[in-house]
Amino acid sequence: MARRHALVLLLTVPSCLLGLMGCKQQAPETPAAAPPAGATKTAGTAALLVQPKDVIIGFLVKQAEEPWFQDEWRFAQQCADKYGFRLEKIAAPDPEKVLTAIDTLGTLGAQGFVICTPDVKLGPSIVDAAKKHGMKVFSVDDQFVGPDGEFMDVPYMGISAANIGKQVGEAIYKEFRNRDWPVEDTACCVVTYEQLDTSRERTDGAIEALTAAGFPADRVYKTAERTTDVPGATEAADTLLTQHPEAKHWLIASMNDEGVLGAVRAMEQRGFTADDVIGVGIGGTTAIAEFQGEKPTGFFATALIDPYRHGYETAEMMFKWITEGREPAKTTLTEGIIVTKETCEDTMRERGLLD
Ligand code: FCA
Repeated sequence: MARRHALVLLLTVPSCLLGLMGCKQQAPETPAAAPPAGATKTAGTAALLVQPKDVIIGFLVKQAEEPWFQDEWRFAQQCADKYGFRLEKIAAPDPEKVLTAIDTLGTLGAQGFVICTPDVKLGPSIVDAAKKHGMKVFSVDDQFVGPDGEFMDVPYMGISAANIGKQVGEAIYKEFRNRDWPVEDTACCVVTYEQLDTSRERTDGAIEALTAAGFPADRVYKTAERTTDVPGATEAADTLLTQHPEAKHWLIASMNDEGVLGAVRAMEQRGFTADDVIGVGIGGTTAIAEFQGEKPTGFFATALIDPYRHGYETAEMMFKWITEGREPAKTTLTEGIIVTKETCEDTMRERGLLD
């Protein structure tokens, strides 16, 4: 069912019917038992703490140049247009920019923000800064970590990282078998960024599935990227390629499409083509640009994840929190689905991720 149709139904059909319709269910929300203090109720209208036109919500992302985050913004804006609130999209690539942005939002009178932080350890400072301005916080993609090393108790929507990583590992192994490459000529390059939990869980999941399927663990090589973008991954993969001139065929996994794409580019520079490389990313929007190229490359497939949910739904949960006092679910984990050059466009269209 197309996303837009599903959405209209979500808005018009009682939630008890959704399961029967096979629609994607929204994350359970804690129902407000009674109208929150300060709510004004007029006959026939819902009690609203703030009128939609007076609501300002920030949406801060760590890497505004990455297509994933542009998609999150695009869908969050659709939510703002639908409900009539103001959305402030802010690029916040470092801690200083994050804290300045929160102060700016506070001065504007924003009631809350959704954030993918550039550093998960910044969580406590973000929460403090938000409190100072009486703002609500919702974390997306990368979960805040407290001083004790534990995830913080702040509403969060992320991908089910380990599972999606496993899907990647399984897809790589399946294609490796299809190609019939001798295992002794093949190696796996895993571009890692282990200081970020959602990243480590993804690459660990991929390695686990690949080795559980039978690929030898001693032919799996991790290489750490300094930045989670295409240049960072290219550099990391290049170092690994120098260390392993013996490998004739390469498998690639990473935390996202950018990580795999960077490795594919590093391999191309050394003469490895689509015939010798199987890369499987996580994302979709970056992958589709690669798939739309005429010739196949080493970027074989991706686990398509859902920027609509991470953009539209997080903004919507924040809006309802502000206007109705309805607290969002503490944790919402979203799924992935493997797509290739052949299936990516149709699947994205079906899910309302592509016009
Ligand atoms: C992290 C990554 C992004 C995207 C997101 C869901 O923030 O950096 O590329 O995969 O998780």
